[in-house]
Amino acid sequence: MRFFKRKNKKNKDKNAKQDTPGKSIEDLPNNIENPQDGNVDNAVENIPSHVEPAAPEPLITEPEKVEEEKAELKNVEAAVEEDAQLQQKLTKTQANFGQKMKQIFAIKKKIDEDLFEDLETTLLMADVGANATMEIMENLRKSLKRRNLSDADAVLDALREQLSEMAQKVEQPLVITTDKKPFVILVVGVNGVGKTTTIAKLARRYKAEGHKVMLAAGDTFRAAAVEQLKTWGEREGIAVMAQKTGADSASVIFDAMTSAKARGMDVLIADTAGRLHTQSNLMQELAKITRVIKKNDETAPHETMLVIDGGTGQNAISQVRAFNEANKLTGLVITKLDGTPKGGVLFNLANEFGIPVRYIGVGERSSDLKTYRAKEFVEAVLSS
Ligand SMILES: Nc1nc2c(ncn2[C@@H]2O[C@H](COP(=O)(O)OP(=O)(O)OP(=O)(O)O)[C@@H](O)[C@H]2O)c(=O)[nH]1
Ligand SMILES: [Mg+2]
Repeated sequence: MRFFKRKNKKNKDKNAKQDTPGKSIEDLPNNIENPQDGNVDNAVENIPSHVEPAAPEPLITEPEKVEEEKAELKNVEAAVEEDAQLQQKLTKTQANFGQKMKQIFAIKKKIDEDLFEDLETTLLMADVGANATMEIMENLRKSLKRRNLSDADAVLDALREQLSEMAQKVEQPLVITTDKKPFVILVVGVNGVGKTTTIAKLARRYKAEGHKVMLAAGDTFRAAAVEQLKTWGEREGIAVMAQKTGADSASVIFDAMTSAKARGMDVLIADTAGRLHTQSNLMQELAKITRVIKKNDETAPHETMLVIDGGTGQNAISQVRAFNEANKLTGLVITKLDGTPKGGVLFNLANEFGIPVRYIGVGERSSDLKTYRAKEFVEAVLSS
């Protein structure tokens, strides 16, 4: 890979350490009062919001602008769409949903209580959830009665309508506004749900759309987490700002914002450590991260994005509730939908919270991310 080079040859010697890709930047000077002294929390919290902090020294691994790479990127967006043909990616949920529906309707040609019971069971088995299932079934009965429909095909059409309506409520793609510089996306979620992978996918996508993107390695809990983000950054040719393991996450993100601003970045995506939604101290830490972000730019974060593993089941509900209480969520990403028969959880979340689903993750590669479109999703899971 030839992505990385020294930014400023004049400062080569002075900044030799921090400019070296893969090195931590813990001993760089920055404006936050003595971040090494163990009082980082207080130091950052005490920054008055009106003080414009000086840009820290370059802390970043920055991509080299190579012509051939630029040309390659032009094809990325097309590749993203092509690679992620939704229907092929959602085969497990589709087998558990669309195909089961088909079997039900192949046997039952008449509307009766048995048919409704079978439909209800199928919805529950696909993790649509008790509340959403109840609502769908109620509306289904009303709609059939109102229209005086009596054949099974009409039931399937009415069911499709109900599901589409529920799915539609949360279709609101994320718009990166260029008046916010940088547009800050804070990515949160429980351990292992796919936060870092999603960040890499988003970075690739936004870069392909022509935005200048930077990543902040706000997961400072594990050494591997910082390395994981740097590796993705290197692979995708995207700047990553990181500090050493154990550094204060809020400070890392604060510094990254300052740096992104100084460098005219359009988008800054901040990773955070995975945390159990039941651990209140870790949830409080998230709230603190947002407070610190606001000291840098009171309009930020412009998106607080919760990543949910699509195979989580009913636990997804308590995750959204807890994260939303700690930090007002503005968007969801539901990942790993390629590996689960339980993709119906999306309806459950839509019904329960109505928080926009921005993207869905359908694989491990950086191209396996789809902008969420309700119609496409419902068609994919209901196809037979
Ligand atoms: N099949 C599939 N795997 C995914 C998807 N998204 C992420 N993964 C995998 O899930 C695993 C965990 O992903 P990470 O991105 O490290 O998850 P994380 O939330 O950052 O994890 P922590 O930082 O440990 O909390 C990796 O093996 C990813 O490749 C997806 O959409 N589909
Ligand atoms: Mg991670």
